[in-house]
Amino acid sequence: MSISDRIEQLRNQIQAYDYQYYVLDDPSVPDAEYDRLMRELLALETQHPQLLTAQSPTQRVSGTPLESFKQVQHDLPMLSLSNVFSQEELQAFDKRLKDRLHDATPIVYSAEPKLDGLAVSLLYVDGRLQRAATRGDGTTGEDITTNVRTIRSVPLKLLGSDWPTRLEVRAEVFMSRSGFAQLNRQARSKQQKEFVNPRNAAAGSLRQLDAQLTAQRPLELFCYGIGVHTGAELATSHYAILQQFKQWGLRVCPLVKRVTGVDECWRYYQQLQDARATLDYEIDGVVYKADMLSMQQKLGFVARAPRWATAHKFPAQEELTIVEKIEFQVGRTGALTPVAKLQPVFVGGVTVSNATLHNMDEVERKDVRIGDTVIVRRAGDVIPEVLRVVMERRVQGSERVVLPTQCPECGADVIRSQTEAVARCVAGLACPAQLKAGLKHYVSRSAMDIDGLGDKLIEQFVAKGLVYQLDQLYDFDQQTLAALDRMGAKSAVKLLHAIEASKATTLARFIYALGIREVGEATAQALAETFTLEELMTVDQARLECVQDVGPVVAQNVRAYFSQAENRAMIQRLREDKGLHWPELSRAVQSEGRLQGQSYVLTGSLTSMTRDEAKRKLQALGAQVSSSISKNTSALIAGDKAGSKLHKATKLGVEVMTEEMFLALLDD
Ligand code: I6G
Repeated sequence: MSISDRIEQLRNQIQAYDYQYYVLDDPSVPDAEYDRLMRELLALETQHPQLLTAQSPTQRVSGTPLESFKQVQHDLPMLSLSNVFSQEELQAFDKRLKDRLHDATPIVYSAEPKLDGLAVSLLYVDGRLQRAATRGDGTTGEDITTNVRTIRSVPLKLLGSDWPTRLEVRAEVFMSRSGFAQLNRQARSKQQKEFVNPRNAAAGSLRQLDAQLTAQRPLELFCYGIGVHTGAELATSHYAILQQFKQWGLRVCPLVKRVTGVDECWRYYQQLQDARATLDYEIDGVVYKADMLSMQQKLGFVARAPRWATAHKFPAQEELTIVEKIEFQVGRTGALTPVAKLQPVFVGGVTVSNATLHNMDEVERKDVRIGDTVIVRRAGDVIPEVLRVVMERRVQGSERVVLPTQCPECGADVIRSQTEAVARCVAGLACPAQLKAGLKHYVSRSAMDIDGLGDKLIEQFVAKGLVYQLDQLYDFDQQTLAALDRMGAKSAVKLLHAIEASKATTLARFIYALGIREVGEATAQALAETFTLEELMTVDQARLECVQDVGPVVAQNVRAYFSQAENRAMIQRLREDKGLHWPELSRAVQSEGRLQGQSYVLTGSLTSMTRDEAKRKLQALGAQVSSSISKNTSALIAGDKAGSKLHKATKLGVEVMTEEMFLALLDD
């Protein structure tokens, strides 16, 4: 093969890998292989500079910083979108369209998330990225080509050949939440200023005169529309054009959906609102577009916005308000959480008057004082939090927050350890706040699941001194229960039945119910799959750390819990006196297995057995099988069509096993 053929082959291969990794989010080779190809290409291009082209994947980052950005006139203006804020306004929008079209048939819309990023225009000429520009004022933007070339999900060359020879793509550039968090972690560790939110971080990154800096920022993009296009026929609907985009290697948001009529629009909006907090990027609403281009043409434009599209905005998630005072709440583990008491403000769809500040480190880092004007955020069902202080509005006499030296609930000492950010009340279950929280946790659905034992009853138990240890929950009689507020003879009998029924449980639930610090449901499950309760009570730290998701801190917490004589005594009372029981699983095979201490994750489909069979075979050899990858995973066993787990394993440097390697491991 000639040098130029090899160079071409390497470029195509790397472009295909970039497409799989950055556009489809589905990498197909380990990073090491990718790096090898890139190094080979770089070496060949250095030896043969006459073969270099601007579209080579080695040429994403240009060398010299710019003096300033050139201005760009958009051939077709980049318009804005009208907004709707309610179901009624959405209905009115839909009705306006139908009236204008003189057609009452339900309209097919293409619906997609409205990203909280920056609109850009990408101009491809003969399939090559020629220019990228900001929206600017819609008519004139700035030339940010060198910066946009560094975004790996932007193809420098389109795939296929059926694209218009001149094609302007409209897209939204954004920074993922995880990318943003990592960028701020880096900034913190270098004691640099942090970015306020992903949008500001994306905007700041895109407007760097030195593209080398932009290249280091985790920018991404989704393509959502089309500007000028000549030289080829496009599909006849917006949705179909987005499918064409994908074939040309352009990244499109995977949540785009065709919906028919205003009810389906509304359903899509609600579904997206529910999913919002789980997305790795910030969105502030939904964009609906009449899907058929012929319909768009009939509807035309009003002022500077298309009539055929609108943005349905979510309620604002951030608002300004004032901190009136700061109180400390005592949690289940005794941790004191500073809570800002706020002037009530409507945010994220509800009125908020409390916002968590997490811990004193955070209060100090954010420098929140009583009297300050702050930005509060309420996203989805997440507890509202104080994002930051608006320093320009700080008034004289704003008051610093002081950590109390005594517990506000019980007066015991508060200790702030050197290693943890949290301060704790030392009283344990002698503190009524910790006792109430511990009881609520113990009876909760994922723990002992005692139906009918709600917060109000627990508060009475504690206030009246009826319960000061978990096992006393099993000592009630009908008369005592029936005499409590909101209780009668019937509900007392029902509750006694529920308490009795909860005694037949599982070990995982019981471990979780104990409320050991940082032992959540998944960890309790993993512990129960590995040890009997007797083993767990005595097992050493090192063996604990072999369990999936158990690190040194959790292991230490488990040890600390069981090393307390009163905890061991209470467990004994619960089992022997009160009769709690669970099926004992045989772990004889596991504890002797050759893969003892190893943990595996299965993904994709295997040809020689089902994933369940594979799981059982691994467990029979003593291995743990988990559903999520962490840096402690021994290997990912990847069958056909492995997706995001393969991506994550590659990122974390976890070994990836093919089915053949897995079979060899079983045979070993
Ligand atoms: O600013 C925008 C963001 C997203 C848009 C847009 C969009 O579609 C998902 N669509 C249009 C038609 C316009 N602005 C003008």
